[in-house]
Amino acid sequence: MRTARRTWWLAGVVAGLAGLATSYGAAMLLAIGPSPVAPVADLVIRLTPGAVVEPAISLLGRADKVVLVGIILLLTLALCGWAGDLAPRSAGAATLVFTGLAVLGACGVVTTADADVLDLVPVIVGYATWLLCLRLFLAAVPPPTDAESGAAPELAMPTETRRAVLLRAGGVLAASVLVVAVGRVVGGGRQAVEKSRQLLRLPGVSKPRVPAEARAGLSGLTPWLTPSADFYQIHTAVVVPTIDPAQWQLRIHGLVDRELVLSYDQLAARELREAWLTLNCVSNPIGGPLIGNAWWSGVPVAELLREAGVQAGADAVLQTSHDGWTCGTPLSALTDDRGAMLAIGMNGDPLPLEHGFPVRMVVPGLYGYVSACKWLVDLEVTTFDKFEAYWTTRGWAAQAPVKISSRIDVPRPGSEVPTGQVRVGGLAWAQHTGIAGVEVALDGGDWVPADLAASPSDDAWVQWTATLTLAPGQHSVRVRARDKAGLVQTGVQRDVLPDGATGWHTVSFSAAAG
Ligand SMILES: Nc1nc2c(c(=O)[nH]1)N[C@H]1C(S)=C(S)[C@@H](COP(=O)(O)O)O[C@H]1N2
Ligand SMILES: [Mo]
Repeated sequence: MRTARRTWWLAGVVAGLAGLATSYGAAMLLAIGPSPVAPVADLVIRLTPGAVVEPAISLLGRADKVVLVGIILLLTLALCGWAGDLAPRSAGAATLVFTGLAVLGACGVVTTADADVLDLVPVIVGYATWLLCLRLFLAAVPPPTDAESGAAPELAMPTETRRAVLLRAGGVLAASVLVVAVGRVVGGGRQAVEKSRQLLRLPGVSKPRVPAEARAGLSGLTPWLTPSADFYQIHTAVVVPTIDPAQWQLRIHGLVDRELVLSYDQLAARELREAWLTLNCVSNPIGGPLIGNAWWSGVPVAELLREAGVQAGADAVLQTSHDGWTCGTPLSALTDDRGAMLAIGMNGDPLPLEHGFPVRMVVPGLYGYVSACKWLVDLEVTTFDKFEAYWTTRGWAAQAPVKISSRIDVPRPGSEVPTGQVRVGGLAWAQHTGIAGVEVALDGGDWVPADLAASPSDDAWVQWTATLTLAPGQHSVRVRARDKAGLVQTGVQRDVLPDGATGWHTVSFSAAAG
């Protein structure tokens, strides 16, 4: 009996280790913090009364965190061992223990500052691993014969069964070591590149200075400048590519007179152009969040293409990233005077890893999926009929200029505001053309002009505000923009596929006398 229980305890501990390993691996691959254990430690600290925390910290000194994490790991493994012990008698009880631990991990993660739903992935991965191991180990036990079914199964464990459970535990342990090793390599590579990024000094990259007139001054409005940490991220890469700038090269080839190969230093030593540019995703629904405005620093790509000597007949540039993603951009958008650039700076710093470090393209007036290749390594001058890019093989249009659009940030949908005069506001954009006006309509009534803040560039979005007079009750407000070419944003509702949504953003809210 002793050996049977010990075997199940051991199996539980191994399952516990495996779950911790896969959640660590997932956290490393997705580059989200060290794994759920640290947030749980933080949660414990926050929940522990100061009277306990302070003496503990002074006693343990700087090792306090390490000791706490160690204790949490040991407790977790002990509970997993207990779950293993329960497993042969009641798989349900074992599952419950694992579930409790996972819920604790999830609590730790969601209560950290700036928590993100993605941060839950390692917890879910670890939980799934625990349950999988549980099933794996239980499956090693042969079903009880009629004669045995009366006896408590944990009391009897034939040697073959024990061997099968231990064999599986050994396999799981080996796989866990592998997962941790992979996680370490990925995490370590990221740390190394992040370090070289932080050591970069780019004299041509200046800090952003938001003109005061760009701010409409309404609380609740999205800030005009999107901090890089809040900037939306879209990429197909599961693991963010980590490229050492010293190893990076850009090749410009295809229908050109002279092939060019550029190093990062060569690029950064050139005269940089700096500009405001609002980047948005074609998948952004009306009123959606997949848009941001940043200060970009980079080399005008038109210069490089001129140096390479584009040949007659070319009409496209196929961009390829380090991870093999591709997009096709009209040659004219890269050679005209709109200021398309190979960006090395974002908001005054070297590009963040997630936004394409070391070099990405940004092109005013085009959606990201046809222009804004991150981790860029290759530009092929070609023709549109010669290739299909990543998203065009999946039903999206080959050409996709940004559509004029506008959004209401204040009031929030479903919120309650005071009656009387109430200020509402939001953003409008028509990159490369510029916004000329914005109008709002209350409760399906007439369009009335909104006030526009200034924008230093037609490539950046504009904040707008308007004052509405509200009676008590339910209301809705909608917005439409007009660009500097005279085009008025259409109210025809169209889905994001194949080349961007159209329609007016409408927000329902209520007004009540305060
Ligand atoms: N290498 C690479 N570049 C990419 C993508 C990608 O999946 N891989 N996605 C594109 C899309 S669809 C958009 S909207 C923008 C988003 O840029 P951001 O993540 O910096 O906001 O990057 C573009 N560049
Ligand atoms: Mo996108």
